[in-house]
Amino acid sequence: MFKKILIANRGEIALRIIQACRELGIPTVAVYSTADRDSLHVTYADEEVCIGPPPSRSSYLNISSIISAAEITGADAIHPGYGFLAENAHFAEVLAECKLSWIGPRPEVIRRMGDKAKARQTAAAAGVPVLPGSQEPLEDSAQAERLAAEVGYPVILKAAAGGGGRGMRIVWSESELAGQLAAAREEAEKAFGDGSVYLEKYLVEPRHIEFQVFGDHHGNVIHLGERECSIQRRHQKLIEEAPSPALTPELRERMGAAAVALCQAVQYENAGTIEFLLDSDGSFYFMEMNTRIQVEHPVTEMVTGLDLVKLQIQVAAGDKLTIPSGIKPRGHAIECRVNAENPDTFAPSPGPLRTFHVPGGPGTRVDTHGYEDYVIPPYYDSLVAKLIVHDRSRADAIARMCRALDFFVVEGIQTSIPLHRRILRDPDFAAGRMSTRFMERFLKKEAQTASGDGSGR
Ligand code: MV4
Repeated sequence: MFKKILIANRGEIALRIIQACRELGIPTVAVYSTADRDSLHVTYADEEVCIGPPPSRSSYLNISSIISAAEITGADAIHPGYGFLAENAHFAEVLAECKLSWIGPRPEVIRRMGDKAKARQTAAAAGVPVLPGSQEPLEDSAQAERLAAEVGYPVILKAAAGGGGRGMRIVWSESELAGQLAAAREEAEKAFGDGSVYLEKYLVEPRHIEFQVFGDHHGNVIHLGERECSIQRRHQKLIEEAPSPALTPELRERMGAAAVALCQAVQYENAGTIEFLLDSDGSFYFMEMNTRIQVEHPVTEMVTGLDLVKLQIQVAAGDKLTIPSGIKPRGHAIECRVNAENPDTFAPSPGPLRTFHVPGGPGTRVDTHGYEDYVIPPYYDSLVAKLIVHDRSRADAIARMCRALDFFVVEGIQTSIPLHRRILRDPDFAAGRMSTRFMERFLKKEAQTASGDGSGR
């Protein structure tokens, strides 16, 4: 096992990793920017090293400062959390050269899955369904027009170097294709320094369903079921749940087998997520693979009873996976992301937490780095807390979440708590009727009944 773990992250996930290390009896090193001196991850770690000024590129993305911090403190492994350097193949390679262990998949696999066009090819070669579209990045608009005519409109153009919704263009007819291709290329070139773009048939109203996967260093690969992540706004997830109300045990088994097949094809190690689009007719298609622990991992922990962060550390240290693949989810879990943001404009709302009372009670978990008088700095993401509930059924979990949201008191900043309370009582949400367009429809419905719903808005 590792002797000391450095956490190359901040906020709630840094704290979550410290908790796992403590339970495993492994000392921790926090790194922090000067904006995070008063952060709980610094308080709770055994040692701490300041790695630079507030901007991420000077601190949490600063590879040489982080490696120096590991060398100074004698850490022998690095956990990257999510975001920042978590999917940076170069960082993982440099660590290997410095004889530091990386708690994550091999750098070649990070790189291969980071190229979304290559990931699509890899999935197809492993026998995982992909949407009809291009095998290789597009050459010119004539080729794009030929392909689009073959698969049928609408089609979607995606940046190979993108992911998470950046650099996407939906094309409804041939007359728009050449213009949109040029625009997509330019945007991708600007944002990622790589103008490669590929094309897929566009599904108008799918669900976003992702499978948690794990691989060890001995060739074992398992899946731990799915998360329903259709409730998003501008590609930011708001609510996640497990299991998905849309999956039957039979569909879960087929999608899980596809996820495992893809991981086996690349000899995947550590935690990962396979994202699928699920069409209304029950067909599913590979979308992307994320080669990290995700924000929403707690809903999987609640329905499996596992500690996924501990499992990441154990697997990275060479332990064998002993959990069977496809264990049956127990009960139902829901997570609401509590962001520091303006409830109407969704603009970030950093600042001091004047009151911060978190809910507790049966089946209620709060993952947060917040505390009374903590000041949320403006430099990083706006996630302040994740409120997770677990209960026997989906209806019970919804009732528990409503109760927990009512008992969550945050003053000093604006948060997404009021928005979550409104979503939780939406009849479509209650019935499990959702798609990636849920929030668009929900906000439209609300605008129509403006202030006539008794919510006081
Ligand atoms: C799609 C799609 C429909 N058809 N691809 C959005 C994020 C990026 N990972 C890919 N995304 C999508 N790809 C095809 N062929 C719809 C989306 C999409 C979406 C996916 C998941 C959750 C929310 C979404 C919101 C808009 C579009």
